[in-house]
Amino acid sequence: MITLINYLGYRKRMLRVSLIRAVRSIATASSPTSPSPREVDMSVAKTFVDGILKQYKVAVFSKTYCPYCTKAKTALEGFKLRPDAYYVVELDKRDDCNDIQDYLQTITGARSVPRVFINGKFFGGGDDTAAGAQNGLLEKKLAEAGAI
Ligand SMILES: N[C@@H](CCC(=O)N[C@@H](CS)C(=O)NCC(=O)O)C(=O)O
Repeated sequence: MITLINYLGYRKRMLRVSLIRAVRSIATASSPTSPSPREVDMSVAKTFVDGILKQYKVAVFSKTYCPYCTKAKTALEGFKLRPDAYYVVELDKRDDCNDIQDYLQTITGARSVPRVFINGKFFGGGDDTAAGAQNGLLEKKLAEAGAI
């Protein structure tokens, strides 16, 4: 009798464990209709970045302590940019820094900073922007964009 009661108790516990495992697997399973938390973060970053690129002729994704970013910003600010045309996002001041860099990688091929955009198109990093200021390409692109 005792053995039977023990056995039934064991069966009940095992049933409960299987039930919990089944519920957990349903809750954590990724389905084609429900994006993963990572995909949600990336899509929030995409909305933010795409909005900046649409609103500003010249956009720089930068970090305050990055010397290449200073190089790019100095090169750009050497031109008389229209104030409403220029926007700098200092990524190290934001909680979603990594999500934005991940998204920038998908559209520019790299997640390093700076990422400089003119007229919604990727222009280059810090070295490219400084070189562009020297060889005339930066001025040409800024003028074409109507940013100067
Ligand atoms: N040659 C690149 C170098 C850029 C670079 O190395 N940036 C560093 C910051 S100074 C970087 O992005 N490090 C990785 C990170 O911050 O995620 C350029 O001219 O833009």
